[in-house]
Amino acid sequence: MNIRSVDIYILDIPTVRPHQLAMHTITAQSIVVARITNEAGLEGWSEVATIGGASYGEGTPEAIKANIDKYITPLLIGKDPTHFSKIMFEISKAVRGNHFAKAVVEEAMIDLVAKSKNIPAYELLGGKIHDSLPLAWTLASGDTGKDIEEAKEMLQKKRHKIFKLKIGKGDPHKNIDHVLKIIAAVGDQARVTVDVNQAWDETTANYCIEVLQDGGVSMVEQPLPTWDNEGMARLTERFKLPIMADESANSVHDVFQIIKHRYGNCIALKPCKHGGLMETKKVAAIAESSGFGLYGGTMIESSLGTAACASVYATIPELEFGTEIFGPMLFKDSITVNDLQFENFEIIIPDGPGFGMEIDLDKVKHYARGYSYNLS
Ligand code: MUC
Ligand code: MG
Repeated sequence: MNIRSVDIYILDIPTVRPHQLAMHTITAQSIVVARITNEAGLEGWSEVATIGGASYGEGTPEAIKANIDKYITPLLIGKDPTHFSKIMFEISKAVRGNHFAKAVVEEAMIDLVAKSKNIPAYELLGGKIHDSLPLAWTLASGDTGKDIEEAKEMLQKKRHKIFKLKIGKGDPHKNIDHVLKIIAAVGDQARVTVDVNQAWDETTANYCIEVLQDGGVSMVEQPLPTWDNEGMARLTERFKLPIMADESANSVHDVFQIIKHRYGNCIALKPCKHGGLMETKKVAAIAESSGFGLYGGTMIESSLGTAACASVYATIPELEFGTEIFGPMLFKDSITVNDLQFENFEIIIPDGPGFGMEIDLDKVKHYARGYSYNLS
């Protein structure tokens, strides 16, 4: 059954609390949702997210939608989605970059094909190795006391025992103080990592990471800007704690260079950065071949995008740093009828057809900017 139509929606969904990163504070998350319909009327759905307009990275929801509508949709219409790898190869020849746009259409095709075969999407990716995966939570309320309360609640509910702290905004000394207070409060029961989101220069990173390492932080994510790969290599050489490449680790080619030159020593996976689930598996394989540790990352997708991430992460042999696909818990509302399950500090890999999520169309209509259904 070939593809009849492609609909791309931008949805703005409020978060349960402000989520403060170095460059932006999220109060409503903008997600991009794809619906690909075949000639029989069967639908595949998927989602990617960006953070803070153009402040986190080059990809914006508006650009993702515009580029799919104009350049990618014509390459999808009339094609058999069963051959999603061939279609993505053809798209890669006509459309440079645009990884988020490529990811959301590839994932919608995978959801559609898996549903048409009545199997979970992970069966199209080699099958799952894990039934559940460890799940970190990001403490980013912008207030140390509130973060400590939140961490204690998560521990008590057996939701999370890995906490990633978003730092990099404001005075680095205050950032350090904030991290050390949280470690003093919950460090005996939880692993604490930090994500600087490119906010430091190398000099700042040198003195901050030294204190953080001595204070018990177990990993530092993207301390330097993406242009400063050589600085990342020097930090990796200097410190014992792992230095993770996130914003700098996009295509398979980027990741190969990071590994070759040790611009970090572990990688945050995110299907949207890599351009889809198949590309994510390639990145994971390169990392595995070199002994680099992996992290199942998020761009803070809601339940649909998180289920897609979970489906591919479940097929990767080892995620040394676990995952952080907590997105659904940060959203005030859901666009799926069913929810993902979280148990005993882990996320359960959904087993239903496709990504295992049933779309709540009324919610999509409610949150989508200018909802319309394309019957082309
Ligand atoms: C990032 O840079 O890792 C992931 C978790 C979170 O709080 O922000 C994202 C983005
Ligand atoms: Mg990060």
